[in-house]
Amino acid sequence: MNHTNWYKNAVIYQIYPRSFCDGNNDGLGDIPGIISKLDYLKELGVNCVWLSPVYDSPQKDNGYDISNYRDIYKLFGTLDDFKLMLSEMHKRGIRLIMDLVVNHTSDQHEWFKSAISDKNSPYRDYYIIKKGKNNGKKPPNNWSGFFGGSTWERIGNTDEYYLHLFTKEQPDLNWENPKVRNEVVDILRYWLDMGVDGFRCDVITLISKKQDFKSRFPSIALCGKDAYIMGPKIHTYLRELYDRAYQDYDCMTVGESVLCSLKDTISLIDPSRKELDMIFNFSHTDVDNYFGVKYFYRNFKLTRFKKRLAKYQYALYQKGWNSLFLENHDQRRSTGRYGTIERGPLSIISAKSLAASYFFLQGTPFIYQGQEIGMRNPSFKSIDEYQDVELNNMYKMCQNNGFIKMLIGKHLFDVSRDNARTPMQWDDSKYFGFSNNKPWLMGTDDNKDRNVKDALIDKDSLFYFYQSMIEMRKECPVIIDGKFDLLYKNNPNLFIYTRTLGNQQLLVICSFSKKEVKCPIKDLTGYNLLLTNYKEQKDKFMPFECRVYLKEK
Ligand code: TEU
Repeated sequence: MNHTNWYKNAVIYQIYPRSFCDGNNDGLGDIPGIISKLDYLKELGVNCVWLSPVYDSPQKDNGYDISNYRDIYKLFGTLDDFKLMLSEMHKRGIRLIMDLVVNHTSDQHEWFKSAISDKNSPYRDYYIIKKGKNNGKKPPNNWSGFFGGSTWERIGNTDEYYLHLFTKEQPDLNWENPKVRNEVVDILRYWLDMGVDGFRCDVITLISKKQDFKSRFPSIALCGKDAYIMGPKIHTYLRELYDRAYQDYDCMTVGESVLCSLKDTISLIDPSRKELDMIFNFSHTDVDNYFGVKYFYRNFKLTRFKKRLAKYQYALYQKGWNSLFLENHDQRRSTGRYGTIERGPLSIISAKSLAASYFFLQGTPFIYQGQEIGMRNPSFKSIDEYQDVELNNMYKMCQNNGFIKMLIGKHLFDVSRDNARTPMQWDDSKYFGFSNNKPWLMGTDDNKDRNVKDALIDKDSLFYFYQSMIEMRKECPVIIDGKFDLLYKNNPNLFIYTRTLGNQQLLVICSFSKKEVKCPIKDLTGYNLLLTNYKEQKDKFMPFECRVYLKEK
């Protein structure tokens, strides 16, 4: 099958199904709810959806714990609902990529239940089970996982433990076992045969583990990461999935990578290697923390942000393809982040400048639900209002350990994943137009001035700004293929870059300053203004003003 690489022209909208739209008013989003909003997505102009997991699941990690890869979680709908959604999307020219969560399953998956209840189970070797130390009193090694604490859970009273890099309800699959890989290939083909257009591959860089299973020192956060991030067989496994599944379909893949270097990124997406099409790299979202640890706050600095984005722009040019994103279901909202203003008259203006700064880079832009209307963090005051398992685990760790509390406790709520998971704000009503009943996770009164209904009325809204940017991508090939160049990289207020293709040049200038600033480019003869967030242009750049120009040489 010829791969058309359609993803290069795509704008992908991420739907977090529990929080998007509740079709049956049980307080939880669902597939019928999504179907009812497809015309909205069409209006925005996106041509692909990434759907966070909708598979059957006990929902310990909101669906990232799958108990049946071939069925739909019943509170989200049925397989028929899913098929209807897919065909309704395709009818509107919207493709669908699913979340592929195959580093781990749920502990309620039949494979796992069988594996731990019977030593001779044919599924025993689907998981990573090792003998503990001291007759099982201590775990096999000192590795620690993503949600804090040991990566090992003891199996009943036996001397054995299973590995889980996330919650204990998410046991890691043993990719060394060829049967596991066969299962994954079958799952991929099952959905691709149904018509799905690709996958966002959850924590895919963790699937291969070094097989020594020795303790690592020093024993700090993510202890053992050299053994489980970009393990020795990662490339072999990814290539196997390509050869046995992706190759036969005109599909795309984007892998989620954690703490992945530039070199690793290129090795995963170099088209000649046939592994993945894109990688979500978090170097730019980590711009406001130290060591890639979100709890260790660091002031935002535009120059650092530009440098990190530019590094990937230059390095991947004609070598790979970038994914462009600011938000997802694990990140706090971008309004009020990355130097933008959370409230007041400059808030939406600054959100537009930030939006333009990432949208015209080379790569495929992703928009997370609600980003297009500038939804903000709920900033709940009490732990009882949050739901996320990561936050709850970290909170408990802080309660039990004063040192950890001192290190990470201060920003726990600010960086909580629930910030991005509050219900989509369709209107200003009590339950956000998301449901007629109390949602599984409440929002705040943020919907009073941030909601879809108002955004669609106001021609100046962030929604229409996104719509214009999407439209421009469809019309200007330079936005897809143009070579990137960062200008004035040390300018602390302006993000300025060009994209050049043949006789076309796009010039993007985005201010991240609260004050008026001078633009170092004086002569703009021949440049046509395509997009801006201010009605009139003066010599100076107004606070957070952005301008996108096109010049035909
Ligand atoms: O996230 C992977 C991941 O590394 C996150 O744990 C991340 O470090 C954290 O969320 C930052 O706050 C993926 C999914 O996106 C996430 O929702 C899942 O919980 C996780 O994998 C396990 O499947």
